[in-house]
Amino acid sequence: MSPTKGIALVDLDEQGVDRAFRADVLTGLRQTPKAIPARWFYDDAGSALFEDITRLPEYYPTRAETTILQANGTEFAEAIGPGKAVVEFGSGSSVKTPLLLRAIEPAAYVPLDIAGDFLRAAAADLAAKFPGLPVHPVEADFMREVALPPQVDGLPKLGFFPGSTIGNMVPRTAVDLLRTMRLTLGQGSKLLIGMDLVKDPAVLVAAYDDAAGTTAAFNLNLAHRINRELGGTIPVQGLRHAARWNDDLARIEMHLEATRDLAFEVSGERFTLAEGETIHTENSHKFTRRSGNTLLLAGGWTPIRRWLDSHRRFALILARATEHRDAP
Ligand code: AVJ
Repeated sequence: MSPTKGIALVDLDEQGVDRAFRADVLTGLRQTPKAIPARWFYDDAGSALFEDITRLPEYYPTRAETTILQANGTEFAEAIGPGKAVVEFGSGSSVKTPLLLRAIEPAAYVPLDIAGDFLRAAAADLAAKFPGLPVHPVEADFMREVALPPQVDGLPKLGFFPGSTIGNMVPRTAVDLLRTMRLTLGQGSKLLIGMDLVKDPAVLVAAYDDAAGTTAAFNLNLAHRINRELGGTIPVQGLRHAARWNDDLARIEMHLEATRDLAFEVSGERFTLAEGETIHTENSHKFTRRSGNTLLLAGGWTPIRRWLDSHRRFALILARATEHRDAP
């Protein structure tokens, strides 16, 4: 597999329609049960709604992870060491990155993101906050091996993957990504990864079905986006947001549920949803200490340290690239 570099990341047809979006939506709506990948939530409206979600009283993950970074700076510095090239998977517009960088005396910062405009804005913002820190943004899909910029060639790497974004993936995809990250970062690298923890389902469901209806708006925006961008005729008033805890698979699932029988078109193709039928739009897996460790180990990473917030809701885990050994 050759690392990606400088490829066109959004492929538009003659009408300006994102081909990958259309393909994912049409394939997902032809399936039973219907499902659309969560990555399509994040158009401009969806990204703004997600920012709103992070400030909701019920949505604890962002605050919990931020507190962990604020409260443990000295321990991060000790465990990680200075002089690292910090490679962030999905460049955050967040407050988390500066907290990490301030704690550890990095040698360079390499944000990776598929959204080029967003990436350059976030990179410029960060460079302004850290004069003297070399910032090398890379526009890339980090689900594939990425060629890091030559400027960080000799430097030890720290991958940073906050937000429990790993929880959006089913285990086999999560393991694929962890193995890909290991290829991107190389031997001797470390990874600091956020994982949201299993807890009282009532707390979890509230975090994904808030009283203000912001998460509902975020979920329903996907239907609006399909109507806007793919010539869809989905009657959005006939859909309701549903957040369910799946205890067997340890995940919150978000669905768009039909409140009556629906018929609509997307890109000229006809679909129906029977009353009560859903379009599955997101999984957010939650972890225990052992399930998180097992996932990391399966992906080629050995956990070495773990920090929790004071409510024990969220974990930041430091792991090192497992060295290859033949036995035992
Ligand atoms: C950005 C994937 C971490 O799963 O908690 C928040 C997305 N979806 N509310 C999460 C999300 C609904 C979020 N992640």
